[in-house]
Amino acid sequence: MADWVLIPCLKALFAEFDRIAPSRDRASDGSIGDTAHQNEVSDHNPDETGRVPIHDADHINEVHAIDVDNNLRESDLTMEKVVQFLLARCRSGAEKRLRYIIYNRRIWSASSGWVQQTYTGASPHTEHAHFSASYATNLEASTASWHLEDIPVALTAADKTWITNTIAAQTKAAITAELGAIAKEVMATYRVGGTTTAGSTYQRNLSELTADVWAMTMRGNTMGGDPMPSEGAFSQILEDLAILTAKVDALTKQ
Ligand SMILES: [Ca+2]
Ligand SMILES: [Ca+2]
Ligand SMILES: [Zn+2]
Repeated sequence: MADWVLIPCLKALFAEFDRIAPSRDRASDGSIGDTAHQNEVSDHNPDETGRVPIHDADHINEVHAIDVDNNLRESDLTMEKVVQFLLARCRSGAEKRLRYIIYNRRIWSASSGWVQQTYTGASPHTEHAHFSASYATNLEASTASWHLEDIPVALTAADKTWITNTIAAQTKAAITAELGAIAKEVMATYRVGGTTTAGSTYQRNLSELTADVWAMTMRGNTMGGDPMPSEGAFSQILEDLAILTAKVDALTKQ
């Protein structure tokens, strides 16, 4: 039984580290124990063929510990933050899949109520953090989220640029979508320049004005039935449209 597998919950933890720190250094990553581990009791040893602290219910040859390189290569996300985040979840009872964590000369164990203790083992664990997991069948198998993406980190300059651009684009899209509706609500007294009959002054909104211009162009009269004005009508219409457009612009800036 030489083959071994890493328990699913720790595979999931590795995957979450990869997701929150895609460029992280993996030089000090590890799962199965090396020769040194094989001579001692370690969660890094496969549990059916190696020396381990607990004998579990199944006959699957599982490894119950991982080492994760401490260099996450993120501007504000450190291994210390990840460890403290996981410890807080363990202490609150929200996370039950870990048995102990070792990092930077300290160890925290479930059996000691997750209180920080000095770690005096041969390796100071300054290059990697060690995570030992449960041997309980349901906990080993759980690939539920470790919630590492919830760790608060400061925004980078690139994050801020992305957020600013996204908000600007969404705001512009929202204003554009509202513009048609707003235009229909903007009423203005509109008179075709050059016309003199009583009906040549209208209450018009932007949409209707557009229809007016179209009707005049195609049929030679206004929607109100006035004859085509003789001179300067279209330049007057353009001026009126400009005034209305300015009113709509002013409304959208409120
Ligand atoms: Ca097993
Ligand atoms: Ca097992
Ligand atoms: Zn280790």
